[in-house]
Amino acid sequence: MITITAMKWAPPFAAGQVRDHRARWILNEVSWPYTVRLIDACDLASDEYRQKQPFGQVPYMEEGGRPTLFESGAIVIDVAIRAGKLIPPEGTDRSMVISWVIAALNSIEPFLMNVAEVEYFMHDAGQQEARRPAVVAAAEQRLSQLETALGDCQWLVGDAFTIADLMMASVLKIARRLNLLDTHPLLISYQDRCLDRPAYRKAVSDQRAVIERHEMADMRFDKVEKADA
Ligand SMILES: N[C@@H](CCC(=O)N[C@@H](CS)C(=O)NCC(=O)O)C(=O)O
Repeated sequence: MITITAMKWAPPFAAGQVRDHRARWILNEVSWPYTVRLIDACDLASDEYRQKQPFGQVPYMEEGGRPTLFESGAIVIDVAIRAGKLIPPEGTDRSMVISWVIAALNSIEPFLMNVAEVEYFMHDAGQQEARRPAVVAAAEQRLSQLETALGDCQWLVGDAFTIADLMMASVLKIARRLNLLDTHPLLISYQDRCLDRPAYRKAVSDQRAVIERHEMADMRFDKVEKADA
């Protein structure tokens, strides 16, 4: 049986966004059953957890007889290849799908996270105002480039939904939450098309259900012994 990790609780702006939804989504798409190990801050900082996820983050994916995988992108690619679903057979299109999964994580997500950091984690208004224009402009540039690359295609690669679209749509959730898609109607309709899937809806509602039945205290932030110290 596959086990993935997920946070017990997250702040309201992050409910439905925590990256275990990507592992849940692909596992739902291929109809592989899995259980969820719920994690708090002490778990994340523990040696036991760091042996499986060196950065103390969710998700990881564990399965008897296989190496524990971390990085949501690796989990999504691994499951799709093994299940032979949402990824084309060996060949040009498969290579392009992998390029786009990495592009979502490496060429789009960091730019969106820079904006998220300003809006959610920077608490000094002066600092926010100083940093916001540059990070928003850089994110806008990447979104425009993505929009151009997508053109009038329905999907990033070929004529069917693949894990390239799964990952890009997931990453674009950060942009949508920050209203960065308001000037990109093509990306909004692309993302809506990608998210209109039962496997996605179940992934997010399962994650939200966990978060809603816990509270901040369940994360034991005050008890954590920093593994990074
Ligand atoms: N690159 C990683 C990022 C994972 C990640 O950022 N996880 C966040 C939740 S969305 C986390 O565990 N944060 C806790 C922390 O960094 O201390 C992936 O895609 O799996």
